Order: sequence, then C-alpha cells, then structure tokens
Amino acid sequence: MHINRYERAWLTAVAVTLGVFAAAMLVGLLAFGIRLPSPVARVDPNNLANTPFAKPGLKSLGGARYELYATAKMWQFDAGREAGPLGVPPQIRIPARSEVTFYVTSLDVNHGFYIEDHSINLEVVPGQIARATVTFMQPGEYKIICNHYCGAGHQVMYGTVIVE
Ligand SMILES: [Cu+2]
Repeated sequence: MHINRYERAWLTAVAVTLGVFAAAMLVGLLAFGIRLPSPVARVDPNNLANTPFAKPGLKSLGGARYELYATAKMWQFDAGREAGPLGVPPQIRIPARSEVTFYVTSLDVNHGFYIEDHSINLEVVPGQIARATVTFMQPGEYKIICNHYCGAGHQVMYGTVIVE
C-alpha cells in the first residue's frame, strides 16, 4: 500500500506524541504514585451512627498528626462541637507543621472541599468518603470552601483552618 510521504510523516509524529503521553502517564503512575482521586470507603448518609462521622471533629493521633472527620450538607460543614455551635462555620485550630488527614462525606448533595493555598480539592459525594492528607507548614488562616455549587446558600458554606 502506498502512503504519501507527508501522510507518513504525520502518522509518525502522531504515534511519537501518543507514545510520549503514554510514557508520561506511566511515569506519573509508577514513579510518582499519582492516582485519580477515588472514595476510600462508602458510608450510608442516613445512618452514620456507628461511623466516625457520628461525632465529627478533630482528633489527635499523637505527635503532630491529626485526623478530621467532617460532614457537608446544605449549607454548612460540620467539624464537631469544639469547632463551634451548629450554624457557625467551623474553625479548626492546629499548630504549625501539623499533618492532618481529612475525611469528608456529604449528607445530601454533591459538595466540594477546597482548602486555600493547600493542594486539597475534594469532591464530596453522598455515600462516599473522600480523604486527603496535608501538612500545614505556615501559620495563618486558610479558608475551607465548598467549591461545588450546591444551591441557594452555597456562598456561605465555608470554614477556617487556623494554623498557630
Ligand atoms: Cu456549595
């Protein structure tokens, strides 16, 4: 079969480009461990009684390590009583250089869980537990924002991480 030499050149260029993309994905997967975010576990949003989400909040794991269980619903995050009375956006206080693992689930619709200046941007889906770990190096106040439009009160759905 005869292939025009320009067509052959383009076919070669396309094959090389696809090969480079595939190699980049393999290097990301194998060398850097980059994965698509996926739910770590499932939970029944109507029955949280025997889950850590029944008492959301910050828990110390010793050292500078913490875990935070939080729920999202229209239109607030709940991160436990110590974080403030119901209806008040939660404030989470941690010392600098703390490593926090966030576990977040939704009780109603899809929400977002984004933390300013840190690489956390979770999709919070009812029935699924989203998880991410981040170390807060710099003291300061960082907003937690629902960045997934969830209805009329979406813009008041936030919280704050205070790094001391
Ligand atoms: Cu929202």
